[in-house]
Amino acid sequence: MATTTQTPQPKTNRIGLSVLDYKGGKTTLCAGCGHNAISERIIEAMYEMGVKPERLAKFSGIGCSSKSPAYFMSRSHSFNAVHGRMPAIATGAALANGKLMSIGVSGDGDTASIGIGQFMHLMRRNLPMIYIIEDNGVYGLTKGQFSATADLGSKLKTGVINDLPPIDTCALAIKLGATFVGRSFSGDKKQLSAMLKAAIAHNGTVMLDVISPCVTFNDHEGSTKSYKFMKDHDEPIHEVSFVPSFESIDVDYSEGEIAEVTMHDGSRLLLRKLEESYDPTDEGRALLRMHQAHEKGEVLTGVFYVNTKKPNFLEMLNVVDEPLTTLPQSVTRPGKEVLETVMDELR
Ligand SMILES: Cc1ncc(C[n+]2csc(CCOP(=O)(O)OP(=O)(O)O)c2C)c(N)n1
Ligand code: SF4
Ligand SMILES: [Mg+2]
Repeated sequence: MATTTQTPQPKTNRIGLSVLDYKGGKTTLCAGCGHNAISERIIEAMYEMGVKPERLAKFSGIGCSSKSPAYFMSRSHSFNAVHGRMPAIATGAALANGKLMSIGVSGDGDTASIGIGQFMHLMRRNLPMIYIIEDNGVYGLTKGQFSATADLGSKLKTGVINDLPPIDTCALAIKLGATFVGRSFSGDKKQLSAMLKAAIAHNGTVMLDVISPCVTFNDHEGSTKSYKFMKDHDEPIHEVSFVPSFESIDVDYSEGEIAEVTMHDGSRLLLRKLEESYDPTDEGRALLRMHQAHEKGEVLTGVFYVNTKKPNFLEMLNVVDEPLTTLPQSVTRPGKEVLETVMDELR
């Protein structure tokens, strides 16, 4: 009797896609670069959350980090902008089509040096968007000069010491109005994955600063963005886990042990407290705790601040739900009477 062998079917997610549907092109970044690990986590998180690749719009500026969107989710829309100018492009795209989900990948140079002005305005608008800084403290693409997130006293490979204080992009984002702010490390798979999944469920600006060592220019003794330094100084403020809305899992914990945040879509962000008093919804305490960590030379990681109540930029502007390109001219073009009224007002 003939036997039939069955080819094993690839595992699929809740929308029937396999993880291969979330892959991008082959990376051209250096082997061991933290940015590659972040792309891997984005692929996993998007797959596990069942995001339709065609619904995603990827944005970036210039730098090794800004090349990363080419290495995940090839089926999504993508716009590689000018250095430090990604926020303006992403804002325009989100306003033109509020049905897209936006993710921006930037670098510490692209964000905190040349792009700081655009970054600040993006944060204060609370645009629905995930904004990731792949933070290595240097301009990797142009051969390792200090960026504005490099710590005071940290040392370049050449021996040059940084004599300027760093800009803390997380503190800035909280201060300016972003509604989901955290810091993670490219080498911490569990924490970064949970934070990315929660970011996908959030309905406002998510700003994640991910320490992402540059193995070629900033992974030596004296650097505060190296794998070794992060291994020794990473100070998680809580253990982060995430339960998506489509999984009704009961979590067993004692009262006061976990800070639970319910996201817009009913998903739950669970923060198992490692510090009794930390409350991720308290903006002032978050800023104080981050300041204290900085003074002690610790790299605090976790979700520092979440606010699920504030309206996002599209809601504030009352933008129509339909993508603007699908609206007929009768809706987008004011009639003769409207123009006449405007003209009368100007006479
Ligand atoms: C207007 C402009 N100024 C300067 C540059 C040169 N430049 C290219 S990438 C870069 C910095 C990139 O650093 P970062 O954003 O930290 O990315 P990384 O390469 O470290 O991932 C600079 C200064 C440029 N491309 N355009
Ligand atoms: S130069 Fe640095 S940041 Fe750029 S790809 Fe290589 S390791 Fe990554
Ligand atoms: Mg950099």
